[in-house]
Amino acid sequence: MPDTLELITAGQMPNNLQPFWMPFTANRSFKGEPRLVVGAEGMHYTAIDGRKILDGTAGLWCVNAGHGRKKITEAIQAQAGQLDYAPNFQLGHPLAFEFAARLASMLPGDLDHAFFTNSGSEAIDSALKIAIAYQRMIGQGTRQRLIGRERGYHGTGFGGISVGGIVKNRMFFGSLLNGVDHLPHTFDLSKQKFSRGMPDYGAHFADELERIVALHDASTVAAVIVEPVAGSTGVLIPPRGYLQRLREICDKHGILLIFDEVITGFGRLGAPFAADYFGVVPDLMTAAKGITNGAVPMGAVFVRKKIYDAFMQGPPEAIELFHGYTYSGHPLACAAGLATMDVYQEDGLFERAAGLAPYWEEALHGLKDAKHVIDVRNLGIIGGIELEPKPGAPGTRAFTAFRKAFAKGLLIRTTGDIIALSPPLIVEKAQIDQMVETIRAVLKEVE
Ligand code: PXG
Ligand code: PLP
Repeated sequence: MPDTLELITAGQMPNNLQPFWMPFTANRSFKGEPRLVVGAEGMHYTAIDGRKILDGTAGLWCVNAGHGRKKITEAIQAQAGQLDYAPNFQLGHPLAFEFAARLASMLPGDLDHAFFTNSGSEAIDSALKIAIAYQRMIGQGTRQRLIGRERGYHGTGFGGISVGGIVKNRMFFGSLLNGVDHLPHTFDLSKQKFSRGMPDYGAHFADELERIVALHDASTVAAVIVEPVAGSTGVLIPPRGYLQRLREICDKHGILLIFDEVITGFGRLGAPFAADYFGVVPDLMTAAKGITNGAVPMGAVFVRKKIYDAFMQGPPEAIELFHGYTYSGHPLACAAGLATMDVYQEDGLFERAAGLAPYWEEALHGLKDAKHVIDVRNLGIIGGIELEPKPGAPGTRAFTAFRKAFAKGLLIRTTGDIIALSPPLIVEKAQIDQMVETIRAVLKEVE
């Protein structure tokens, strides 16, 4: 491995790591021991020292079709040459319409309108605003409360952290949005340990929504937002029947149900969306990440027909929704997104993921008896491996495993003492085996 000085001399290594304040990173530790990648193709990153790193996480859950897909790259290049930027405020460009229509054709039920954003976080804030405004539009303006869930991750905007339930993402940032309540999370290690796929125990956690609604009265509640499968908090699979029950309770009380499909969207579960996989159609859905295979930032809110229609009242010259972003429906993102949908379709990647899921499950559960492992969870091509925390030093075991895995040529994600895996959907069986064996070897070395 070349040393840092050699890399700087070769013009590869940035010689000043200080100005970039890295997100969700231990900056000082990282800058003392930087892990930099300079290229990517297929299932691999190329590290700055030339080593190939197997991507066990699809970047940050976003590169579902694998890296460097030619069709996507070329679409972005061509679009940059033809129309670099156009606003979508009172003007438009064809690709945004085309992309929205393409997505509408893939979405379940009557989720048939797309509002574009540039990230998952923006999609969440947009969805929450649309939900509250919708209730007002239909004469239910007292419905302003939002209900999220413990351990939920909905990005880092003020709306998202308010409905979210990850303590560290909330505790530093003041009083957040008011009028928010939280469902309990659905994980109970003692009853769900080593469940394969959906745990049998826990549908009753949805009934807590009845209690929350009774407390505040349904007339004050606008929407409930959940991740169908909780990703960022460390892979929590919904108990069998849980999402169906949430849907029923929302319907009973006139509450909108929002699925945050930023991770689960675009094939991660072996179906286009989690809504398809679970057979539960939400009223609004947020997406991002896989929408462009990670190649250009983009997010979206998909809404059911009744929601879009509710806004299309009043004088036709009036703006219906006072909300949007400079880059909503950016031409490069739309070009990337359209090409991404082609790749997903041409390669049959959602079906591929479904076909691979049993192998994935079997392989991951092979880690049941690996050192420190107290739980293994899986669904689609998502995996979670929970480690027993080191007494007095929570989180350090998983983070040590992350560093050691990177040194051994494997990229994993860790949160607390949980390892999360979500490789591109092009992953080969031998690469799944490699991931599992590397993790087993790494855990042996972790104290
Ligand atoms: N909702 C969900 C369910 C997400 O997983 C967001 C919203 C926010 O998206 P943006 O594009 O604003 O980041 C996410 C993002 C991890 C990890 O390590 C997960 C995310 C982001 C960064 C890291 O699990 N998810
Ligand atoms: N701040 C200022 C001063 C702006 O003019 C704008 C957009 O015009 C924004 C923030 C919002 O930026 P964006 O639309 O990229 O979210």
